Amino acid sequence: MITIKLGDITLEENIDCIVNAANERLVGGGGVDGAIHRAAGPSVMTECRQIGSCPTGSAVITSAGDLKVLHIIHTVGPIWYGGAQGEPQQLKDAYYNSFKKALEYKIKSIAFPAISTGVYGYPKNEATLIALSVGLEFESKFDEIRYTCFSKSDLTNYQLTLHKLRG
Ligand code: AR6
Repeated sequence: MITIKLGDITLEENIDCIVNAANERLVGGGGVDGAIHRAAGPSVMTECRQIGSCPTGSAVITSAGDLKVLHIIHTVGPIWYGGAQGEPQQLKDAYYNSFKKALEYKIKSIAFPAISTGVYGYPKNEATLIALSVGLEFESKFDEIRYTCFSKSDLTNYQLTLHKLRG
């Protein structure tokens, strides 16, 4: 089942895992990454330091510290340089490899923020299309794939895009 929700992903519950929009050095930062590390507490940063890095498009997993979920998958979306530098494929990979990592860990429910659409500047419409297209490919393998939207306009965009993709 795919669900679309308005909210703060650090407050998600009744879900096994949330995804973080991290950077390649896994050192934390602003946006959702900063919020997740603040809410999860220092143990997650310790694990990230031990892992060391995560190339764009790939995904790593840690525990979730003080959050009400079991795991955090940290993935790195592309920085938007205009779209001709492989960004669409890299964003697809970030979602795809997050799902693969989740399946590897027998995770049955997972919540995503809108990867790359903040600090990294990926255009929202195109990013939403990728996020949901990859989600639809994995829908049957999870009990719930949740897209946690941080603004009402994102929520509307996700709802309309899912409706179009489902035909
Ligand atoms: N819950 C859900 N979504 C959120 C939250 C939240 N608490 N906070 C922000 N968003 P961004 P990026 C949305 O910038 O573009 C960091 O510094 C936000 O509205 O967090 O992938 C990292 O360390 C936007 O739609 O991630 C990297 O250096 C979406 O999350 C860099 O930013 C993603 O925005 C990654 O940039």
